[in-house]
Amino acid sequence: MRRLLVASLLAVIADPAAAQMQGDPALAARIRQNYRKLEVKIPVRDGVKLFTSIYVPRDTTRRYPVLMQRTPYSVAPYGDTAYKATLGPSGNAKYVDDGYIFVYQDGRGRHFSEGEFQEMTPILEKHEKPTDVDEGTDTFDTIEWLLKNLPTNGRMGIFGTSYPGFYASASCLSRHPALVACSPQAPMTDIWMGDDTFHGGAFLLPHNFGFYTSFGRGPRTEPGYDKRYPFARTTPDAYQFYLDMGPVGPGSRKYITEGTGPLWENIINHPTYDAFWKARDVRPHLRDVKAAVLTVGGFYDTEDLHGPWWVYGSIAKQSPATQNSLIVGPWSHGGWSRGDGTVLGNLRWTYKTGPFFRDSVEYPFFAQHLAGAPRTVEPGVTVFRTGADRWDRYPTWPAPGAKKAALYLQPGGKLSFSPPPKSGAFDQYVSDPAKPVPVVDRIEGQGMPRDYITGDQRFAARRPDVLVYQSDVLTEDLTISGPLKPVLHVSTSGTDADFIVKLIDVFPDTAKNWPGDQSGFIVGGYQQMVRGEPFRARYRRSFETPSAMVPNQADSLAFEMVSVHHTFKKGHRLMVQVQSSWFPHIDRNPQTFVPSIFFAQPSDFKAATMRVYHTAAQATRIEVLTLP
Ligand code: PG9
Repeated sequence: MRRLLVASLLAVIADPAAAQMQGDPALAARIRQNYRKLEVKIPVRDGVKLFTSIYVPRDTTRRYPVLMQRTPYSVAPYGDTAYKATLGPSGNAKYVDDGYIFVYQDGRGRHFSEGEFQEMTPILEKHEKPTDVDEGTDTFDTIEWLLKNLPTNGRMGIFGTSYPGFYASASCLSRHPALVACSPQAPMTDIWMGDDTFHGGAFLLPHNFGFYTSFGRGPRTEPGYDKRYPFARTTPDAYQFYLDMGPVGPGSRKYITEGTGPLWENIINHPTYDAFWKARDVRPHLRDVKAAVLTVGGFYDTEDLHGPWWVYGSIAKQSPATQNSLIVGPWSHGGWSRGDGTVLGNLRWTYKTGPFFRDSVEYPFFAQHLAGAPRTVEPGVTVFRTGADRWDRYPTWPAPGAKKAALYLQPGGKLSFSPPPKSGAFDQYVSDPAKPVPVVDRIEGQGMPRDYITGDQRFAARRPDVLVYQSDVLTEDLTISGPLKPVLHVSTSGTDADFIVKLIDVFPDTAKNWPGDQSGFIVGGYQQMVRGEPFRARYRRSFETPSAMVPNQADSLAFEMVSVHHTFKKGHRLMVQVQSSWFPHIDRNPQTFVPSIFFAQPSDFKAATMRVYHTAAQATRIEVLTLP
């Protein structure tokens, strides 16, 4: 493949993402030297004009493939002489040097595009009138314009992470014949059921408050930047700030005053999985997907952990003819697009997972579908086996050959793959919403720090309101792979409760610190969280119609936690912790059943005694899949 004449031959970029991270001036110079920029307002079928920023190679002797991103987060910099410092997926310079047309579009109703913004635009099944519009029709009409007005080779790809990941999924439902490659990365897919907004019915308080205090504030009177509504927090300590907030509805409105936060109002006025949220679930629409799809996710993504698995799984089930690929690595939200992928929180790896993804998966995927490069990225699932630091590839997910098993809570704080004795009983703790269990063991300002998801749980294990169950020392490696399914037999002295279940990898006390690690972290005895998720007991029967628990009457609840692919090494132990708060990561459950927790009264927040049963008939467990 011919490369554009590169202005500076000195700029040999070892790692494109490093370039992006450091804003490599040589790459920025090549972009300005070799690309012209135009800004257009593309009219779509209902007359709305979508602001689109386009970078076109100056070489007019060729026609070029197109890489597009549609986003609610602005296509800045604006102005036809202001250039982005990097272009294309992960800012990988290979695309710039190969020669692509790069298209960035403000989504409908965002920044300099006209129209009305809707949270995760509901996808329409029929488009009979010009006003029947969604991200699919906006993309279809945009592609028509691009094909007519630009020197393309007729082949287009779309990419995006997080909200732009939703736009990528929804846009590939345009089913435009020219759209041949789609990469939804950490795609928001169902934000009530597990991406970004609620997990197990519990509300991700700081994640959303931090986001909606700046995103989509209104009312919007004309295209332009979001209005800013600055405010002062009561304290820089997130745990205290959200405790001071009290019941979230009235408490948050001191900051997001009524009429200035329509998206926030949507959340606090729709606490259950109602029609508002169901209309925004992408999964049912992922049928007859024409483009090849490379979905990307992170095992440690604190924001859209579920979305990648849901997109891959829905396509596998509903669109079997689609070239459907998924890659999941040991990454945080978007972590695959930056750095070398060897560090996350307290964890260290030797394998450079970032460059592997960008140069051996993402770039070849687009090159093979858009620019005639050899086919190297095949359908199927590529997963990083955490704990063992290696990549595995499977044709389907869960991995073929995975066997069902269950980790049972046992008397005496034990954990094992065999059921508890008939004489088993229960363990109990007092959960006090005035002193909730912290999400991390430090004072910090964010409330859901990225590293919580692999955090050291030793601090929690020492609290009287956290139950701890631990296996014997492993005599050989044990790999747990696939979704985890807690089945809890519990009671509360109140009438509502949250139960947070954590699966933990316990390092031996003799484990050495990471080579060269100057952080001071003590690896010996590390209780690394592998997966933790909450479940709000009011939804144990129905996500649409919550129901109260009967005080001190044993009840059961079951839910699913997102897939892991983790090897617990010989000499390690498995641990399960159970608790009833995780603050401020999730909002506090008053532990008194109320119509909406967002509008609970302060007097509804009461301490309650929780019991977790482990008898043969009430065998609390986590159902897992193990790999030989
Ligand atoms: N996943 C991010 C987010 C979306 C909605 C609420 C909060 C966070 C994001 O798009 O970056």
